[in-house]
Parts: sequence; structure tokens; C-alpha cells
Amino acid sequence: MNNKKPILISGVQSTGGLHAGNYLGALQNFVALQNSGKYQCFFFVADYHSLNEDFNPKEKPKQILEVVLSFLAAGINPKESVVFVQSAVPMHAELTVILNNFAPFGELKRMAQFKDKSEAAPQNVNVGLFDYPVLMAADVLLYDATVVPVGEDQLQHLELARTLARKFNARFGKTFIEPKPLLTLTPRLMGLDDPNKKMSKSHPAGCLFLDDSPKVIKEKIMRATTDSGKKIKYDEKNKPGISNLLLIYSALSNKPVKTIEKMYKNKGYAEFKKDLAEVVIRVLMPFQKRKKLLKTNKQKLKTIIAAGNKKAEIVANKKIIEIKKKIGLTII
Ligand code: AQP
Repeated sequence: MNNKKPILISGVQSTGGLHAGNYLGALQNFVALQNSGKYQCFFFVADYHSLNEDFNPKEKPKQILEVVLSFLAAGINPKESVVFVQSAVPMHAELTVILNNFAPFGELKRMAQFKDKSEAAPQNVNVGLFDYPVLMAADVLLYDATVVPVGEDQLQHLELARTLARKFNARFGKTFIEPKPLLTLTPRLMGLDDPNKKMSKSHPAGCLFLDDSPKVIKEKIMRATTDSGKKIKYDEKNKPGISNLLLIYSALSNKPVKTIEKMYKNKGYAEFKKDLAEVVIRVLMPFQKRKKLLKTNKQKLKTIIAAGNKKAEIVANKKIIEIKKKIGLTII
């Protein structure tokens, strides 16, 4: 590990298959940032975070592995980046307990994700869901990360991490770095069925999953909600459906939206969608193939994870000792 480079960290919850929003808002960028060589990158499976919604313990190991497989198949290289599992590094939980004492209750209550998820599952409004942003702050502050590549939905949480860092530093002396978010050009991909709602695992009907077969990809894209009119034009307000599809096309083909608009100047929605399906398939098929191949060597995967856990724990342990000293919790 080159410790002189600025630290970058981000996580993905182990709650099921990843979708195009996760890919374009986060994963694709993880790989680009790793390959830029500018950062020491840490990518983790946020399995503690995934416990705040109803879950089946029998499914968890598979879901954790699923995220690691997606990281590796997308191009994260464990020789360059640290790939680890959050729950294997106990300092995430320790720092959460400490930071809880500085986290304003009212601010947590007002978090958009907490409000949305509480409304969506009123029978399971638990403290884990409420405390999610503090655990996320711990995830980031523990590694002295300067940048955190995330989708737009995580900006409010990251702002809390910055607030907590500032508060703690003001009271106990410079301890934490205030992390900055890094957004992609598609920080908020919308659902295929409803372009006014974020593409989200908890609403599978609107998701394009990274594991979808070519047939399903074609069907989903051809069925995707578009707008009245015929023009292929980016107009978020009046044509949210087509604008969302244009963003997917652009991000996966590396063509600017303007170029795509020109390509389809005198063409209809059906042709545009047919081509978009091909673009998606061209990116996802090699990804799926790599994932399948990686799955065949479970032992290698376990070795990668164990090595990543160890590297992360060394960094996290050093930091938690520093933090405990600052707040007077070390007597020997
Ligand atoms: N629709 C999206 N557009 C852009 N980025 C997105 N992300 C999630 N949805 C979109 C980003 O993906 C990263 C990993 O997300 P996560 O695993 O933390 O899960 P999430 O944000 O909870 O994903 P979902 O699908 O939205 O799950 P539910 O339904 O449980 O809320 C993050 O950087 C996130 O910003």
C-alpha cells in the first residue's frame, strides 16, 4: 500500500443484486478512480448497513459474496485496492458507538433516507435504520478518507460525517479529515418504470439488474416508461423518461448526450431503445462472464477477502487507538 496517496473509500450494501444505478452512480467510478492511480482505494461490503431491513441470515453470505464478485468483475483489482467486509473490522462498530455521542438526534430524524424507509416499512422502523448515517460516518472517518465516491442519495449522510468530524476536531483536537463526495455524471439514475423515482433495490420493478439476461434487458428497456412526443432529447423536466435513458446510453458508451441526440435526430423511440439495449448488453455480458468465472474459484475469493480484511483492520486499529486516546479511554 502506498500510504502517501490520498485515501478514497466507499461501500455497497449486501442487500441483493446490484442494479444499473449502483453501477453508474458508484461502481463504474470506483474502477476509474482506482485506475487513475491518484488514490489509495478502500472498497467494502457494507454488511452491517444491510441489517436494518428485514433479512434472511441464510441469504447473507451469498449477498456479501455477490458484492465482492461485482467489485472484481467490474474491474476492481485487489492488488491495487483494499477490498474488505465491514463486519470483519470491528472498529467500524466501535467508532459508531463513540460518534453516537456527538450525533444530533434531530438531524438524524430528518434524514431523507430514514424518513423514506420508515414510511416504506412502518412495521420495522429500527434504531439501525436511524443510526445508519453515524455508521457511515464511522466507515469513512476511520480511514482518514479525503474522498468518497457515492450516488446523490448519500450526500446528506456524508454531510453528517463532515459535521461529526468538525465537531470532534473542535473539541478534542485535529483527529479526523472532513471527507468530500465525488459524484458521477449519473449520480441519480431513475427507475425504468417511473422516471420520477430513484432506481432502487427496494423497488425491483424499476431496476435494470447487472445480472439480467440479454432477453430481460431488451424487454425492460423496450418497456421503459418514456414521454409523450417523439424527439430523443435531454430534457429532465419535460422528458424525464428519455432523459434517464439518454444518461444510461451516454455513461455506458462514453458518448456525450449531445452526440447521441444528433445520432437519433430523425429516429423514433423504438429504434433508440433497441440500440440502447445493445449498448447495455455489450457492457454487461463481459461483466457477467467475469463474474461467472470468479465464482468458480471460491477459495481465491476467500483469500482476497481475508487479505483485504487484514489490511483494513491494521489501518482502522491504529485510528481507533488514536481516537480513544483523544477521549480519555486509555489507561494503560
Ligand atoms: N439510482 C441510483 N443512481 C445512482 N447511484 C445510486 N446508488 C444507489 N442507487 C443509485 C449508489 O450506489 C452505491 C451503493 O448503494 P448501496 O448499496 O449503499 O445501496 P442503496 O443506496 O441503498 O441502493 P438502493 O438500490 O437504493 O437500495 P435501497 O432500495 O435499499 O435504498 C451508493 O453510492 C449509492 O449512492
